Amino acid sequence: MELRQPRFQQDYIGSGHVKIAPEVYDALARGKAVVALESTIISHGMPYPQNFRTAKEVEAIVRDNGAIPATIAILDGTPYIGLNDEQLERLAVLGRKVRKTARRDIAYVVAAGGNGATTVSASMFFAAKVGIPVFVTGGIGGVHRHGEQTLDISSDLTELGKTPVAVISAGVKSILDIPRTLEYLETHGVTVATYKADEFPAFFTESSGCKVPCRLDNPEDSAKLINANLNLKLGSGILIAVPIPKEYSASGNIIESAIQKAVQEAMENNVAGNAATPFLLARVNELTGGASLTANIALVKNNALVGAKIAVALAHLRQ
Ligand code: PSU
Ligand code: MN
Repeated sequence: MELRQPRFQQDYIGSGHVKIAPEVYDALARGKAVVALESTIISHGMPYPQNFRTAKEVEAIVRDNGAIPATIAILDGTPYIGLNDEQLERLAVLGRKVRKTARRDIAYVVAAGGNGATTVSASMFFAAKVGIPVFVTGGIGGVHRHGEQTLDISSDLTELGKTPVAVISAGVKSILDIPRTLEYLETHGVTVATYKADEFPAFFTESSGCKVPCRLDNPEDSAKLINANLNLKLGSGILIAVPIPKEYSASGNIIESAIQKAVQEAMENNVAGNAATPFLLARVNELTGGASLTANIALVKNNALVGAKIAVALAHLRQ
C-alpha cells in the first residue's frame, strides 16, 4: 500500500513537540486502525501490578482485533503517543507519583519536564492532534454530585464538546451526577450513544435510569456515525457508552452501596477537586474486597474489544 502522510495536523506531528511510536506513525500514515488509550487509569485508577497487567492486556485485545494501540502519557516532559512496555511499566510503578494530567495541566507538566498520566480530556486532545479518531477508556469524568454548588465538572465533558474524537467508555460512575452529566454533554453539543443498550450505563452497573437519544448495535453503524461527524467537521466529540458485561454487573449492587459510603467519607474528610476520583476508586476497591477492581478490569477490556472493532470499521470507511 502506498505510504501517505497522516491526514490530520501534519505540522503538529512534525513539530517535534510530541513523539509518536513508530508503529503508530506507520498505521496513521497508512490509514490503518489505531485506538488511543489514556494513562490516568494506569497510574491513578488501579494499583500495581494489576494496572500494568491490565494495560498490557488491553493493548493485546486491541491488537488481536486488528488495530494498533496508542497509550498516551507525558514522560520527562515529552508527550508520547504510543508507549513501549518499558514506558508502560514505568508509569504503572510510579502510580500516583505521576501527575494526573488533564488539559489544564499539559503545558505545566511539559514545561517542568515532568511525568504526567493523561486523563480523558488530555488524551483526547493529543489523539485529535495526531489524527486518531477512536479512544477507549473505562469511565469518563462528569458532573460531581452537588456540582451545581461546587462547579466540580470534569474537563472531560468540555473536551468532548470541542474535540472530534469518539470515546468508548462504560458510561459514568454513580459517584457522579449522571443526569446532570448528560445535560451538560447536551449543552456542549456532544453526541451520546449507547452500544447494544437502551439505557445509559453507570460503569459498574448496566443502567442508570437515563435514556439517551441514540443507540448503536454494531461496529459498522458506530463507524458511520463517527465518519459523519468527521466529514461534517462538527468539531465535537462522541460518547459511545458500552454497558459492563452481564457476568460482572451482578456485583454492581454491592459496589453501589460501597460507593455511597465512600462518597460520604470523601465529604467528611474534605477530599475534593482532582483528588476525588482517585480517592473514591481506591476506597470502593477496599470496601468491596477487590470486587470493584475485578469489574473495572473486565469492563475496560470489553471497551477495548468494542473500540478496536469500531476503529477497524472506521478505517475501512475512510480508506
Ligand atoms: N473514571 C474512572 N476511572 C478513572 C477516571 C475516571 O472510572 O480512572 C479518570 C479518567 O482519567 C478521567 C478522570 O478522565 O479520572 C476524570 O477526573 P476528574 O473527575 O478529576 O476530571
Ligand atoms: Mn474535578
